[in-house]
Amino acid sequence: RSTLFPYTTLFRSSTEGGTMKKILVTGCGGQVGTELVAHLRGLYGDANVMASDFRAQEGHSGPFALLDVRDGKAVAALLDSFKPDTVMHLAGILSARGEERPQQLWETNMGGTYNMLEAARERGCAVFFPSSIAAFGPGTPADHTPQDTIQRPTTIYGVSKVTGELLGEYYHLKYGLDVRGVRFPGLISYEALPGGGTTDYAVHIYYEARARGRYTSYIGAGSFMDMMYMPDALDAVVRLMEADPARLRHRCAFNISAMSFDPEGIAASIRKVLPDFRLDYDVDPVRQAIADSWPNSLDCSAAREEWGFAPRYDLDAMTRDMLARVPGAVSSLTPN
Ligand code: AKB
Repeated sequence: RSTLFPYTTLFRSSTEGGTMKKILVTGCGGQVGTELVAHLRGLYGDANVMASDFRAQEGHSGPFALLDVRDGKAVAALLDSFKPDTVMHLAGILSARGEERPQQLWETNMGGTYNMLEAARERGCAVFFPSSIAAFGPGTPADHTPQDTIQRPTTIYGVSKVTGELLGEYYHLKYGLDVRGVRFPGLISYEALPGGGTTDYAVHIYYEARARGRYTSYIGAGSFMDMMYMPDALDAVVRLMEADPARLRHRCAFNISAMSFDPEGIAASIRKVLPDFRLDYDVDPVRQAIADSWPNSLDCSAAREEWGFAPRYDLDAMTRDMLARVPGAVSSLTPN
């Protein structure tokens, strides 16, 4: 994968003697799932990582199962047949798409999370829950957003993330279930496109820069959001799930981020590689309003102190790697 850091080799030592042996990943066809499954199989072995999604997939090097996480019986049956010790529950709908279909988001994101926590409780599996910067809202301090602060999100996606965080904490307190999670920032990657998020522009811009030398942003200048390159996100998930629980003062929702930029900032970084790159704007009011309700930059000190969160890519390193790897134009880039 990356020429900058050989991730699988680099982090193998941190998993030796670790707690995870058999892992189920839901939502494996998404932007994170696609790479997380490959990363986990590199660390734990193909046969020990079950990929699942509600859409059929081919070409897996390990086991795959069709799974609609809204179906609690199907969730329980898959845990009974594969017997994972850990579930990474990624299946869900993202922020912008959620505003088009709030009821569907609730059924998938909350119904799926509840079904998974219940099935995990009955079988004693650890659970990874991906929260998001969307768990914050307009009343949250926007700069250096503290780990523990006001959470009054104004999107259905954000409401589902706060609920998931609280539900995970509850299952830990009430049942002793090992639930852990992070608040993902916008994630940037080249293996699989994101779909239906607000931060997706920061992925699309690299494809369009490479293919056409220009990009029209649906997020306006001056809108700063937290971001991170996918290899750092994959490492964060493994580090957190393998961390000594005695060190964890927090559990289900660690702030993590590697950088904060607005469209002008990412364009300036791209121009260091492609000097003629041009950025225009055609702001989408829905996604802009979502971006405006999210923080500018998170304080990640709890993640650093409690489980060694240590992202390696800054904006320019990520830009160099992305521009070396993106294939060029993707016809379905917009709208999500
Ligand atoms: C989105 O934009 O919806 C996601 C997220 C930040 O959770 N990328």
